[in-house]
Amino acid sequence: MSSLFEHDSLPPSREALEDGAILLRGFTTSEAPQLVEQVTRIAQQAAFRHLVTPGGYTMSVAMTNCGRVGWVSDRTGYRYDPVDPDTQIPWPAMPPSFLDLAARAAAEAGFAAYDPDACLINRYVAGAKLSLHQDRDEKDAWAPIVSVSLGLPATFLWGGKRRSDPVRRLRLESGDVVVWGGPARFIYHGVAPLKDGEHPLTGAARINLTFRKVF
Ligand code: MD3
Ligand code: FE
Repeated sequence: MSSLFEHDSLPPSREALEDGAILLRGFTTSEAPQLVEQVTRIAQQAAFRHLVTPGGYTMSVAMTNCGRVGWVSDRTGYRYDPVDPDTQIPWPAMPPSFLDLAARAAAEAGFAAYDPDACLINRYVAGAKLSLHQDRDEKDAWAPIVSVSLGLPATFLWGGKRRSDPVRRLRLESGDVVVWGGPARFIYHGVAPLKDGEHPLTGAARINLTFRKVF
């Protein structure tokens, strides 16, 4: 019987998406089970939660973090916080395997010595989505964001530097890594509502890691 997740066994490949953005298909497929295990361990210390935006909307994506700081939102605004506001304790440290993966991916895209401060971990279940936005709370506007997809596939929405620019759709599958740096850093992007499914690694969910240089 052919697997529903045939993509997970394709050989790695690379594809330039635009100036500063490269897609590394299957880059981390072989390590994916260990990455998911680390996410489970992190979530035991800093539980996934649905953050509230400054506008009062509860996000459909559940989030947690590891690293020196974590991204959080509440009615007062967005920020990077060294402690988990739910427990008042520091976020779990970034596992060495996460740092190693992020640095290897960044190097593939020409960013040497990448040392991210934060890893935001997003968990999507069926129907969860991320509206079109820019990530602009990070001080270093050139350092890349490295994004790692695990589990169920998603449709990534990939626009331009203005909200009104046309939006392309890109299917991201388990093991895919995208590096967004330099000129691609401030594009509008989002994720279409997740389709129902089951994945051997994550069950009914998609997990996305985004590594960020914050300071
Ligand atoms: C391009 N996450 O956490 S990852 C986010 O799949 C976020 O969970 C999405 O957008 C997800 O902020 C998309 C790909 C991504 C992440 C950040 C970017 C692409 C980006 C920042 C700038 C440009
Ligand atoms: Fe984003």
